Amino acid sequence: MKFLQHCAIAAFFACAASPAFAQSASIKIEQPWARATPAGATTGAVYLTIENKSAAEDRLTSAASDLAATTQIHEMKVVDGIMKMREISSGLPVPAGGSVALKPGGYHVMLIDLKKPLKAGEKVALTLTFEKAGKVEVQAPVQDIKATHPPMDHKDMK
Ligand SMILES: [Cu+2]
Repeated sequence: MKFLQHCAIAAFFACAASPAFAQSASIKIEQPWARATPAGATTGAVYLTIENKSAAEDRLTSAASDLAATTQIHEMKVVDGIMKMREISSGLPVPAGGSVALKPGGYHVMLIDLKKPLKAGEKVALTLTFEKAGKVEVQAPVQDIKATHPPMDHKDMK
């Protein structure tokens, strides 16, 4: 019920001028999106860009979503010609005054043991926890299964 309530509130704010809600003053989340998952898939990925507007480095230490039993921060890297994925257990650093992009082929938020498939047009509610900025709520629109980038019109909504 709490989740549904949250969605209703998020939908309300999405209609207002600013797409940002529950964001901290120092950390700004840009262009969040998730990729739709095929039927039967148990994992999904969310991508976004984290901007750190403060003068001190921050660190994304964890992520959580009601849609998955486990949510981890992952890194994808080519090791000896093989694409490998691993959890960043020490957290993802976001430099002072800089940004970090989570995108296909690189960093991503991994949803493990999905409770239902991610469908295009829906939204994934994520709570990101930063070492200094604390919790930041994100609503990531689900894009087509073949999508490789966030929706193009999203940038104009700022
Ligand atoms: Cu992953």
